Amino acid sequence: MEKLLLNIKSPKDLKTLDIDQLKQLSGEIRQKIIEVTSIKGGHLAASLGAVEIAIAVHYCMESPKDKIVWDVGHQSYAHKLLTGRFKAFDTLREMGGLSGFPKVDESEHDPFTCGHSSTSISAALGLAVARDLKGENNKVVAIIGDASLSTGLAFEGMNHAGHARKNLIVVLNDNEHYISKHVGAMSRYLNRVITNPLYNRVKNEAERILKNIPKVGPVAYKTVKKVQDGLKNLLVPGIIFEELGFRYFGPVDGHDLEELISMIRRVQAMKEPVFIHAITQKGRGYKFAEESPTKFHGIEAFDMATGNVIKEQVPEKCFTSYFSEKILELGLKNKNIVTITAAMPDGTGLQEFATEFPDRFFDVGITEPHAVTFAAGLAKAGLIPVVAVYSTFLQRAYDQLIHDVALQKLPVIFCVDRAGLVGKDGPTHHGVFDVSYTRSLPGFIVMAPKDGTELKEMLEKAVEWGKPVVIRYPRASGERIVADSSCVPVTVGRAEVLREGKNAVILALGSMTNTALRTAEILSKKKIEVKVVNARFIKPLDTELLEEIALYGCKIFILEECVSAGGFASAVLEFFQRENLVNVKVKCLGLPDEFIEHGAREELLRKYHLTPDEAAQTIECELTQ
Ligand SMILES: Cc1ncc(C[n+]2csc(CCOP(=O)(O)OP(=O)(O)O)c2C)c(N)n1
Repeated sequence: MEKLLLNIKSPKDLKTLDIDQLKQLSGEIRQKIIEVTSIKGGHLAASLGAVEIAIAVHYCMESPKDKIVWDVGHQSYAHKLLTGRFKAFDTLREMGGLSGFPKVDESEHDPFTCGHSSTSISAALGLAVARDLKGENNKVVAIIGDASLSTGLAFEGMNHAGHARKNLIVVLNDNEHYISKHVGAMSRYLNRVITNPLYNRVKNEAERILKNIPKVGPVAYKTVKKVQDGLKNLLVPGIIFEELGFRYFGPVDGHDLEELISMIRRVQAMKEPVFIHAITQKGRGYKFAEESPTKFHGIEAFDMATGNVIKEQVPEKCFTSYFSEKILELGLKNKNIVTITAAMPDGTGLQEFATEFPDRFFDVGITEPHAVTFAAGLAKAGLIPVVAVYSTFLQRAYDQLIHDVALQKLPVIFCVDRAGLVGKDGPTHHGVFDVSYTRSLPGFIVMAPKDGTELKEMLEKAVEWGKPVVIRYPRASGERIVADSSCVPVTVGRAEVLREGKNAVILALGSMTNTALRTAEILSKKKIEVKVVNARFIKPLDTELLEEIALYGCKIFILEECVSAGGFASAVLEFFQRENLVNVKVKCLGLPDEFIEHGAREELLRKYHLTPDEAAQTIECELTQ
């Protein structure tokens, strides 16, 4: 059979296909997505579930004139394949290759860059309002998942859109999952809408009547709509979307191209906010992903025939596993410990705790701001909340950190995972800002462990301290680091000297400690002896040690896996300046003031001179200048 996908150079090429060809195309797209993600890894399950939505929307719309805004964007692989990126698709998530998310620099068909959830409705509304102000004439479609819809930001967007009454289509891609099974009241509500047979029967009947009126005059239309609305409200109390000002259509089978296309066509001419509720299956069309959508949400390279992951990205035991073990142990000892995740129980390592202590575990959905304020409430009432969250997603909750936790000095512990370069997910996901935004929080203790064992100790101490605490750790191996000096217990504001040396000092933060030790070994072979300090604390700093090393007079190199703007090195420099230690020579080896692209973590670390070889080269150069 002729391969249709090869001839799709732009969405225009779709328009010439008939429905059977579109169905064939959906199969080819799925095959391509499975093949490429089996090699490159990626967000397979969500993308497989959104193939027909992508085809139907592009079939009915005229991108790039019409704007198609994906939410999160991890499910947009079919959209990429339909918008001239077929050839480049083989480079998915590679350094210099296609991004795993929509990206304005990548294609004119990506009107909005994303990676974090729930931005689509607000962004689409902005595009729609701008269109109207500029007197332009195009459609705007936001495609959002059921979990992303359940967030404050999405409601804020809906609330405004329903009020502004702009011409805007929201397609809900409802697969009843976020990464794991979607929980929460919104999920329950959507489920009721889908499964309520009485409602559906009556609604279908009303729609049938509407369709069968040969030419629906305004009066007849209004009357039927009134009846339909009345029935809806009677049978499904307060249809949320209609109450919010949207015309609700659905539920529709999100894999039935005919149904989808006819529904989009029906609403296309409407000049008001429209909500299409499409039911989809996460992982659709690949047996293993259908059976285990959570495993295949974001997956590394796998064997297509068995669905088994070929090699783990982190072969050794990662920091997350150490966290997972310790929080379980602490939970057994202390009944006041409660844990919170914003829709990521697996990724953050809380699943075991959740299984052991279901009453003390809270998955609050993709609601980081709520997660933080909820934790603050729990802490106010005397519990010890531990929020496990990725660095990049905690960005959402900056005000809550200040207003709800710091201001009241509440003892909430933030275990900030994926702090540093995360690799292939790219700029929306690198956890490189948390040092800057947490070290400015008054009263917070901010730490970065050198390895998993230290992470465990920090967590244990954090529970005792009764203060707001951040522990940041990367997506990397947490294997124990063995250094010359003996292990010094974690004490607030004390760093740990791991190696002595007279030619220079490396002050290393968390994940960079091992790099610093290996750098020192390389330099030692060149007769350059470097003292290595594991900083441990970003806040409060070990001012005693800093003063001591400032007085050595040798150059200090600060290694940090975060942006240097406002980072750990900045904190050290501020201290030297405050103390008038202005002659100290300091060189910051951190990340520049720019967004870091996607690519393997190791590649990126090399690019930014944060591997032992690169760091040794920089230090040698600086010392011999
Ligand atoms: C603010 C934020 N928090 C967490 C995530 C991590 N994340 C990526 S996809 C996803 C689930 C999205 O679920 P849904 O919107 O229902 O889409 P689906 O994957 O089911 O298609 C989560 C939690 C994120 N991208 N953004």
